[in-house]
Amino acid sequence: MAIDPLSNARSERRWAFAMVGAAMMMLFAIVWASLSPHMNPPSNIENVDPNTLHIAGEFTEDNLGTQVDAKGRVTTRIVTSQFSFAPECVVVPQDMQVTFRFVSPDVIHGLLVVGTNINTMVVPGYVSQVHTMFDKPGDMLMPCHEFCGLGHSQMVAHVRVVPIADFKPDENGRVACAEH
Ligand SMILES: [Cu+2]
Repeated sequence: MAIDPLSNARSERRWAFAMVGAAMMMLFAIVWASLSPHMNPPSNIENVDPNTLHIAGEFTEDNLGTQVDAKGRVTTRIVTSQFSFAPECVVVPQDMQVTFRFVSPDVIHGLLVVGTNINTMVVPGYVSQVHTMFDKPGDMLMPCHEFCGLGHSQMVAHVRVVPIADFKPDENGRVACAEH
């Protein structure tokens, strides 16, 4: 059977259109995810010494958890380590921009909060930063999603989202989960 060169050319053109269309869809998905649900690769490269982060600076025990600064910005600092989060529960306000900052003193950890854009790895030596906003109140699970050793499956934290009316920083701008 003879091959019709014209039909070959048409087929080539159809596939070229399909390929350009697929590439445009992927590009659109990337741009949409980055602009609308704020899903971006880590944009800040910030170093921290994993050997001394518990002794001095931003990630000492007193500074962990949620803090509101003088300009009203909400920042939550968490240390991830084998095999727990410190603190294991954090309080954040609903419908407000919240910045999470994570560090690890030992091995690579990772974490996510289902239904939000919080999903990052925590690599020793770097600060992992995520900006987010929660649109409904409630307790959300934040498990470690990077196998970090034998206790990995026990490694989980809670993010407690409260309505702004119930978000009451103390005189130092700090908000913590109630003891229990
Ligand atoms: Cu872990």
